[in-house]
Amino acid sequence: MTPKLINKIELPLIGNENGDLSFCESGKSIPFEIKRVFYISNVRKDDKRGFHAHHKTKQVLFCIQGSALIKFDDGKNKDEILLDKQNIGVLIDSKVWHSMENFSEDLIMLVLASEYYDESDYIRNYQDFLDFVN
Ligand code: T46
Repeated sequence: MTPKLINKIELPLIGNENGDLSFCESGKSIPFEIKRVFYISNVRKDDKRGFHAHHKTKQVLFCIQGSALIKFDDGKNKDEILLDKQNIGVLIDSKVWHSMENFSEDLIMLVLASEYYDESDYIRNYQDFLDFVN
C-alpha cells in the first residue's frame, strides 16, 4: 500500500477565558524523540521555502500563528495541506520533498525535528532527489 503523504497531528487545544494552550510530548503526540526545535517568522506572502528532502530527519510543522501551504512529493505522488490552526501539525517524513508557500505575514511556524542540524542530511537538488527515491 502507498504510504500516506499527509499525516496530520492534532494536539489538545485547551481554551478558557484567559486564552488557548496546546502541548505536545516527545515520543507521544510527536512520533520521534525531539532533538531540535526551530521557528520561522517575518515572512512575506510571496516567499517560498523548503524545496528539499532529508535523508534521515523527520519533522513536525505547526503554524502556531498565521497560515502556510505545505507541499509534499515522494517522487511519485504529490499532495498539499494548508496549516492554519495552532493545534494542527503535519509530519514530514524523511525522503519526502517538501516546500512551504502562501504564507500569511503574521506567520510563526514551529518545527520539531528528529535530528540535530546537519547540512549533509539535505537533498537540495530535485533531480538528485528523484534519482535517490526511484
Ligand atoms: C525544513 C523546513 C521545514 C541552521 O543553521 N540550523 C537549523 O537548524 C536550520 C533549520 C537551518 N539552519 C540554517 C541553514 C540555512 O543557512 O538556516 C538557513 C536557512 O535554512 P533553510 O534554507 O534550510 O530554511 P527552510 O525554511 O527552507 O527549511 C527549514 C529547514 O532547514 C528544513 O529542515 O524541512 O524548514
